[in-house]
Amino acid sequence: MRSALNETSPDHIALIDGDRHFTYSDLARRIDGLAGGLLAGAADLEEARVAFLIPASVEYVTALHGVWRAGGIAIPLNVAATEPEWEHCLTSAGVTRLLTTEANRESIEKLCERLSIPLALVDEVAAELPVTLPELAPERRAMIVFTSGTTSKPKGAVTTHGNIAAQISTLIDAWAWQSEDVIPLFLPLHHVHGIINVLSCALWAGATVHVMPKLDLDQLCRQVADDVFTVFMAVPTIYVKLIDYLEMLDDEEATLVCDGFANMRLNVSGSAACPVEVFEDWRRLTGQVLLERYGMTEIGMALSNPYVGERRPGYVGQPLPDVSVQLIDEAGAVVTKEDTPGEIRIKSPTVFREYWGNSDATTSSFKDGWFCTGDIAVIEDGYYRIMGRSSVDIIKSGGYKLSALEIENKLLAHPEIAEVAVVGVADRTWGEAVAAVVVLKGGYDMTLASLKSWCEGELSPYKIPKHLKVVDSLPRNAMGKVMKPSLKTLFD
Ligand code: MCA
Ligand code: AMP
Repeated sequence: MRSALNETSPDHIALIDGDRHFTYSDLARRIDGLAGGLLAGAADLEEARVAFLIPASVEYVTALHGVWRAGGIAIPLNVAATEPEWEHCLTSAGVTRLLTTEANRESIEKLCERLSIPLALVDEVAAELPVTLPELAPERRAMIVFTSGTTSKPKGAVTTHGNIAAQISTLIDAWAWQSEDVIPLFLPLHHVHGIINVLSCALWAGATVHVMPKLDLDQLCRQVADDVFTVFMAVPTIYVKLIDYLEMLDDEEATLVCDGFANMRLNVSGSAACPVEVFEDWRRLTGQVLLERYGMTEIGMALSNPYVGERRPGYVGQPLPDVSVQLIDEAGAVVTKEDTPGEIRIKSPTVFREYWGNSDATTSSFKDGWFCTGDIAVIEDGYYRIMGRSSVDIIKSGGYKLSALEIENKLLAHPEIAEVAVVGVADRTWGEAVAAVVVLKGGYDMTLASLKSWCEGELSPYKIPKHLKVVDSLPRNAMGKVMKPSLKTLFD
């Protein structure tokens, strides 16, 4: 199958990483070198799991494509995660090798030693070129992305080379990607939004990506004001942060940045619901009509407002080409009428193959060949609108999907906590913010600050509760189940 790296303009700039510029042929050389180094004379990595802990950079791109080209399964790790979280990914996926950079080596080398996983620096694993690389059939497994859900531990969603090609090519067509495009990449690279929608689409199209290790609004807006970018993709939280930032700037500076956004050909929002207010504020400030779309780790992108045509605030548009969508009502019947809600189910070449090592979870997430998303939607006047999720245990904070159960399990290890329930509460910036309701063991007292500091090193920073309520008991129904919806009102 075709390489995920564009081969038509070898001298075009593919990646700008700080002061370093890399053409498509520079990248191809690095990737082939790493693939050859990983193979070390073998013909094919035969789906060996190779994880990497690398921030957005040329080294990240080399690792991702290098593992693919050598026939391995790429597992991008969250650079901001904690050791127990990395350990779960490495052990549950049976990782046999880990790639990192000098700057990140120290944070993970002890864990690798303990788990007997060989660790190498990307730059040190290069073979002399030319190398012979394996032919990769589309059904071969290519990547595992860990995603939180209704289980306490994140599950590894496996996509094949064919799934990834389908996820990319559908967006190339739908959003008119072209080699003249230039896009900033500040999203985390352990999730589909950053990996596929931004990085992989750009490199497939022959476009240019500016990689940034993290979101830096000053630097980003300076470049926007200089008209560096043609396309911009972000989660709603980032649009909220940009709106606040623009409102802080003096008029002259704000106008330059707003004009920079206005001059782009496309601004996309996704990963969480974009509030209508944000959509309207963005249009008022920049003149850009945000294109909102809907996707999921397991399915790539499924629904999108049109590139050409009306983009409706509060709606996620229609199915992308080759994506079949069904809404299923509570009785299990296919919804045939507009204005009737149902669970979104998807059938498409973009849908993942399985959860790694978890056939029960894989089987139960499909019904009659359709992937069950757990998201509820309705069609109104031809446009899909997401109404919410079927599970109260999933929280969307700043675009990250968090499992309330995972956070509760961790908090239960706190020596002073007897019982805990975690819920998401509405938040202007984060969409939902993590809130913990705890019952303490006798005689103890707890502040949010002390809970936060206990969580450090245990949970990724974005999973740490932002609100805390200490109560005498948790409200439970006749079955003994905590009534979570009623807990949300404690934070009104
Ligand atoms: C940072 N913090 C957060 C979050 N991010 N708290 C809750 N939720 C978050 N998402 C906290 C930090 O722990 C810190 O807390 C404080 O906010 C400032 O941290 P900082 O790192 O400076 O924040 P930031 O750089 O402004 O990060 C915000 C962000 C980031 C850029 C919006 O969260 C982000 O990149 N989100 C995107 C996630 C994403 O790509 N999701 C896609 C998955 P303290 O001050 O207490 O230390 S969904 C997906 O892939 C599907 C397929 C799809 O549809 O797209
Ligand atoms: P993840 O599993 O991290 O890939 O997150 C996917 C989830 O994000 C979906 O199941 C939805 O709940 C949510 N999501 C993504 N895009 C949107 C959107 N435009 N509006 C509402 N929810 C969204």
